[in-house]
Amino acid sequence: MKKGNILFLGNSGVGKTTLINSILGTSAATGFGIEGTTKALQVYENEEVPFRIIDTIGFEPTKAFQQNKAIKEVQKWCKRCASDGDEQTTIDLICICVDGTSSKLFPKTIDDFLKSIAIWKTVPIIAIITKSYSQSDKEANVKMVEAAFANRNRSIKGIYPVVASPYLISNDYAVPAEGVTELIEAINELLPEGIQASRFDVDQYNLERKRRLAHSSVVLSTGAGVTVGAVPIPFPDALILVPIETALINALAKIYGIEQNEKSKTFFNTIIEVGTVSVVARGLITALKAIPGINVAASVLNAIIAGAIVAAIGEGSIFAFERIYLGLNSIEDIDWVKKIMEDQMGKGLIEKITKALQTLPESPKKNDIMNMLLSVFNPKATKRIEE
Ligand SMILES: Nc1nc2c(ncn2[C@@H]2O[C@H](COP(=O)(O)OP(=O)(O)OP(=O)(O)O)[C@@H](O)[C@H]2O)c(=O)[nH]1
Ligand SMILES: [Mg+2]
Repeated sequence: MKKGNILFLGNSGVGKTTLINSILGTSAATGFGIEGTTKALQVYENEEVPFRIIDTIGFEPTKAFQQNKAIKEVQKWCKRCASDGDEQTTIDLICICVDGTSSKLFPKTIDDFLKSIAIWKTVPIIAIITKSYSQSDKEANVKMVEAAFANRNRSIKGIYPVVASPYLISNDYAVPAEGVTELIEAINELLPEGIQASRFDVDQYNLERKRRLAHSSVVLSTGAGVTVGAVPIPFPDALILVPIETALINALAKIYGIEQNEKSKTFFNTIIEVGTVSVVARGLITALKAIPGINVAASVLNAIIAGAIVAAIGEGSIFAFERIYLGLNSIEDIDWVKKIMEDQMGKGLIEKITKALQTLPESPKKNDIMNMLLSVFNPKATKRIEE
């Protein structure tokens, strides 16, 4: 397949690699620290999308040689592809990534970017604002990028704020991933004709992306549930999990583009009700407390119950929201969602947890509990959580 080549540029640590992982489903190293993470040019692709992404070593503002190195590597790569007989050796789109949390974008930074890509004179450019965690800063950031690129010899084709992966703010609140599927659509549209995927392919691919982002939100919130649940007193009731569940449902709704209005509020409340005060929820808690033959501390059992409830609500919501997103069900279908959640938390779940409990080590840590829950709710996930 003929593929487009997309170049990702930006300062070190803005989140280029994190975003590439989110777009392509790869798991390249990302990181915190006092030095750049991506040490050399890396090319990522998968079989589904019609483009490769070229990840570069991050620019470090004071190190001009690093920018040269990044660009030289890209040129070398293009030449090597050409000599290998690869028909697609040009750069088709340049994505300049800027950090949405930094509040400043100096003209010098833009000068450096534009200088470094001067050799690709006619290639379209877009700006991506990474780490767009703050809703209120989003507009200001877009304006800042617009202003920074104004009156330059190159124009940009668009500005895309994104949150590449959920961002945990506190124990019970994470900013959901956002904007990634919109970015994928925009990238596809800017590719030369003949390379672009058809609309149908993009939709299919983006549904997979949404699912993956949604599952990562559920894993984060399940972790929050396990932490909140791990109290030595008997699990009081599922109401203490409501803030975590509400944040999770809102995050998932956002991923599936479900608007916040009166109708969706009723829908979300129904999910939470089934998960907390319903007969099924109480039945689940009672049954889990009474599983015969397990010998774990009360706090561990509480953590498991709390995590299981959050995960069940999350997975049930993903199922429901996906069907609404696809137009197969309506947000007004309250009886339907009630039934889905009841099934999700019913007998089948108790059986699965009972079985999975056998795999738990004697004094399980949080990550053991998480992996046990993951094996129950998302058995296909291969990535296990390290401590
Ligand atoms: N939660 C969350 N963290 C992010 C996001 N984007 C970046 N980060 C974090 O920011 C840090 C830097 O991200 P990287 O993807 O390594 O940044 P980079 O631009 O590739 O950096 P270099 O390879 O050094 O150029 C990592 O700790 C990431 O986890 C995001 O959307 N959500
Ligand atoms: Mg990197």
